[in-house]
Amino acid sequence: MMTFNSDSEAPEAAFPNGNSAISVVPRPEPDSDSEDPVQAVRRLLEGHRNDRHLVLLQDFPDPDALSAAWAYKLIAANYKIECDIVYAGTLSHQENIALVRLTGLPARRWLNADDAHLADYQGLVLVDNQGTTSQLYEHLREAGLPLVLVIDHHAPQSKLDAEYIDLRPHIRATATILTEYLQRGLLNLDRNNSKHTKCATALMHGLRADTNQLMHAGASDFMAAAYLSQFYDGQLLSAVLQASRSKRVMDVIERSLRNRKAQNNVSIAGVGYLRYDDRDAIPQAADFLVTEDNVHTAVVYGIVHDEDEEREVVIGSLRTSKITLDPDEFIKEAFGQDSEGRFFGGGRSMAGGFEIPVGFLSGFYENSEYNRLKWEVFDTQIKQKLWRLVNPEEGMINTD
Ligand SMILES: [Mn+2]
Repeated sequence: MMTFNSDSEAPEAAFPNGNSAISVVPRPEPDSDSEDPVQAVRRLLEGHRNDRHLVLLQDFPDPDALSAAWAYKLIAANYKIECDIVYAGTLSHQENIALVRLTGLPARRWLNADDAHLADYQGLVLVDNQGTTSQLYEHLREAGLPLVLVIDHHAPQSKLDAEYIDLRPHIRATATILTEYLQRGLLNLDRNNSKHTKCATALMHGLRADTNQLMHAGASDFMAAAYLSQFYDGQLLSAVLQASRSKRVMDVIERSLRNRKAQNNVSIAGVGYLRYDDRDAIPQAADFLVTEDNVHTAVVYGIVHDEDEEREVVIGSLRTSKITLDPDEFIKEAFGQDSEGRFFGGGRSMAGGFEIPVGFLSGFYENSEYNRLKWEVFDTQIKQKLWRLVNPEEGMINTD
């Protein structure tokens, strides 16, 4: 039987004594047996002067990834290293689109890596990912682009042969790591430089987004926010946060409200078919459903169809306010593994997601009866698997 303990996600210690003000003080040195990552990155940048780096983000880059990559680009420029920030998927959350537009954040979409372009680069840098969430990564490695640097805060995903890896899973946001680089002098921010204030604003947004508006932040994230507060533009940040939802996203949220079924404080909603570009409506609908009275956990899913690639995939999101529920464990337990032993999803604290390929049944045909049947099959199966976990008789979930 599974337990919903989240001990492994224990937050890092908050301020040890009640009287420490949030002053911008030098951060403590890391363990003496490991090299100081900031020094290591400084040395690495020195050694790559005049290079050009490709900075790769996950397919659906979030504010943490986007802002951290931008900070890396500005830092690298200080060492005469030119960077291009790319991602293969799409920016689908209106806040991410607003972030990129309002700050002029220099990230580009690359549908496929054209080898002719790759000759321009001497190295690859992964920011806020370890290559496993980008469809471009394998291709770039096969094309012989050396992996220079990985900066990330996710748990280790796979073996990486990078020149240097700054991987800190106890830190809640990659933006926090990059802010430490700035604070430790890899680039001195200047309040009169509008690129610097915009990047500081993006980093503030990134670290807030990855820490649930600082509610799950640890001491280092608060320290980073304190440092950024000297440079960021509060008005610009509120403009980003006030980005409005598109009608199609609103329609998905409406469908989730209409279709939701709640049992034992868990609300579950299937929203049917949606377009690839609207994929991010699913986590937003889950964010909304979890706010209902007496609901501590919401799961929303739908079939996302990618017209360009003729591919269909069931995408789902889980949001919970229940501290003792581990989304990673919940999703792995609910859906199990595929024939190659890979899980259909996982999570971080308070949130998780899953992707189930539609495979042979894929294809958006004119025949609406077929589409209806296909949706019913997936809808029924997902509900069965979720309710099995939520069912109080089996005592799987403790709703005290
Ligand atoms: Mn992140």
